Amino acid sequence: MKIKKFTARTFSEALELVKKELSDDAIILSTEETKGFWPHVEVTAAVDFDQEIQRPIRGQASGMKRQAPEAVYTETGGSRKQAPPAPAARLSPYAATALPASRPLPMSKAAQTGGNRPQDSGADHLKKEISDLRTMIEGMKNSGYEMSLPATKRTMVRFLRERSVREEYAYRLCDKTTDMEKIASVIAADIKVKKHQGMKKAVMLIGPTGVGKTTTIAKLAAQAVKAGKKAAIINLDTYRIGASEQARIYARILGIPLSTVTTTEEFLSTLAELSGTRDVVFVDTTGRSPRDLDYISGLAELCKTTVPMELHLLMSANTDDECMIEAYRSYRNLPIEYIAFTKIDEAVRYGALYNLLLTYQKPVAYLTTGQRVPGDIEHATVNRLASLIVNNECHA
Ligand SMILES: Nc1nc2c(ncn2[C@@H]2O[C@H](COP(=O)(O)OP(=O)(O)OP(=O)(O)O)[C@@H](O)[C@H]2O)c(=O)[nH]1
Ligand SMILES: [Mg+2]
Repeated sequence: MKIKKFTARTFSEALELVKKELSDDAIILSTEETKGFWPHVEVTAAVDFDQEIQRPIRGQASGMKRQAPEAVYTETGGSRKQAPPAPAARLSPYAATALPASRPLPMSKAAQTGGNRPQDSGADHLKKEISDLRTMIEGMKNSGYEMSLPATKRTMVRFLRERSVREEYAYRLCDKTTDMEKIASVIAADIKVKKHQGMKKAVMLIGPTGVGKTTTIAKLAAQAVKAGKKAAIINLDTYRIGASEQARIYARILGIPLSTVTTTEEFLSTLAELSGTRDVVFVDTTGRSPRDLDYISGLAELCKTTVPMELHLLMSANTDDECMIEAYRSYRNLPIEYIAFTKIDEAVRYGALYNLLLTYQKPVAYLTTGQRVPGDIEHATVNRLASLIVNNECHA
């Protein structure tokens, strides 16, 4: 890997120099502009060792013997001092290390001495060196990028990233505040929650397999019964063995009617009928992979009811950021009104919740915090969500 600082009159001139000397694959680590008597810009760029060794090395093509590396130059605060030769893999990602173009690349000992070792052990060594460098350059990308930030912002970005907040969102947040005391309220301002104005006539829960739909229906139905409402459950889950039985047990305990339906027509007519006699009807849907397009279009058909219905998408809080966003994408064409996060008690970080909420701007209806029915459910509040994200603790 090679890191070099380029000075030019403008950024585009500097970038041209970077391209010319380090190739198109160079990573820009930092940029600095100086105005005044001698206006100029400084761009620090790095290129991966892997790309370096694929390029013809000066002198080699003409059959010249490769020189042993003489020295590695370390640039600190603009002044150059000579440092003893060091294996590239051990260079600190934080050191701005420059190898002048006229000097040979730092190589592994095996690669330098050629026939002294068996071929494969040299190759293995080089592989390891390259892999170490890759890891290091990944670190460089981050630290280099971060290094141009003031220390307070850097600390905040790291703090947020440790909580799984996406890098771009972390930068956005630290533009708003670098005060640890205020970060929760800045996050809270980005989040929406459902107002406690009650529910529509029907409440349908959808979400990936095993996310907790049936358990949450039981919790919500129990709350409704407790509030003196006449509730009912429609179960659409005839796909999984035991699913109807699970719903039947909850309905029996709560003393409310349960209808199990197998077709869209049956569902629409049952819902229309129940809505005439019940205050609220909870609809439990089949758990399937969100990638199953037939399943998603089947859900869209169910949403064509004329009965006022809230559609809640349940997401498990212990899902990683990518899976959560990916799952949401599969459902996003449905008329989702609220998100609810389940298994808050099982998650170890909550940044993925923030990423999803900021990306899709959906209000959160409730959080479920355990398997106990009906206890483990709470209305979502912005402060509770922000506190989860910042403090990383399920218990308030
Ligand atoms: N720890 C924890 N477990 C939960 C929570 N909610 C549900 N579960 C458990 O998750 C498992 C699956 O719950 P279900 O309610 O059957 O999930 P589902 O989404 O209906 O599943 P499918 O219908 O198969 O898609 C059960 O063991 C529940 O007890 C929660 O908030 N925390
Ligand atoms: Mg279920």
